[in-house]
Amino acid sequence: MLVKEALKLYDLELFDLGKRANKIRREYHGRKVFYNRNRHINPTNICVDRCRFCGFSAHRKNPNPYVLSAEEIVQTAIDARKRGAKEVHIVGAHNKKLGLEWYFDTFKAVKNAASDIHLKAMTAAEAEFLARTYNLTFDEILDRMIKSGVDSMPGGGAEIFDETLRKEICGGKVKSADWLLIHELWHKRGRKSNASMLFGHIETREHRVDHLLRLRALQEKTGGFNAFIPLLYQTKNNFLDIKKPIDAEEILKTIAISRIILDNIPHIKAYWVGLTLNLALVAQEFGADDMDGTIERESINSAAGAASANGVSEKLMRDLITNAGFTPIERDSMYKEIG
Ligand code: V47
Repeated sequence: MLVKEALKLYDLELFDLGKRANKIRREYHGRKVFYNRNRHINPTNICVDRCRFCGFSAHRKNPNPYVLSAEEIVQTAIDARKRGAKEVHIVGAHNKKLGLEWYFDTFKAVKNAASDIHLKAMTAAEAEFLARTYNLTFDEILDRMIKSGVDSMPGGGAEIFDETLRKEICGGKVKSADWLLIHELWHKRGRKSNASMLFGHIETREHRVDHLLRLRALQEKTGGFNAFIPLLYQTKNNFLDIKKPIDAEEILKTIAISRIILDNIPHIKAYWVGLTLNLALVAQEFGADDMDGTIERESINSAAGAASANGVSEKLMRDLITNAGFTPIERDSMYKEIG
């Protein structure tokens, strides 16, 4: 599919688009809606980068720098595990003060303390930051991640692949080609990862479909992506001045088009943190099949205005999915059904 052809999907009426997306969703997953019990941990917000969309990193709009100690991270993982979490999702800012070994020592310590917990950690942006800072190859970083117990890679840091726009919104961060290469190398190791796209800021529809098509091409090659997450841009405390946020119709169209273009990626996550629980449930009728998880604590989107700081209870998650007419399915991080 070409960008031009894919762009035409936006001309369809929302409900026609929804029907097309829903057909693919139904063939894959019927009326199941997946979620997991997970814990997000963001070790630091001190960052060498200045991404204009970010409200999380410590800067003059969010002047509260922090670094969690390895002990705090391990204790958080242990406590979450006790409450039933099956996954910890560790991503943070790019902080040179932590040092290279800090990452791998922390991952090892988490795995030693809670060996059965799935460790989803290190975006391709963090992997590239470490490689660049410590003069290592991507292969060396990925091997060390595996050695220290990382099970899968999250989808963060993809933002928008178009090189011109990327320079404008997050110029210091991993280049698009390197983001894709790092995931390719990870998949070549037999490992799974997620992919994301940050949308609803200054990007155009064309930028979005170009981004989706690049992911589709990599998935054709490796088959290593489990899920795609369209991340809705949150407007507060950052340096992008958006006059008019996109509306629900454009959001749902984008989710549906993601489902259609990425019909080779099994899962589309409606990340409730950014969308709100209500819109994430509606998105289940427009191609999405996953809500992400209970999360417990969330810092990146909530720093930019989302009402997600304290996660959601499993009971509420299940009740909402059931009341929306779907079957709630708890899954593990590799989408094995748990209950
Ligand atoms: O890459 C930063 C995004 C991402 C804002 O793999 C913002 O399962 C919205 O990737 N508004 C990190 N988003 C989070 C992420 C993620 C989340 C949930 C699940 C998974 C997964 C991955 O947060 C960054 C960036 O795109 N972000 N600022 C903002 N203002």
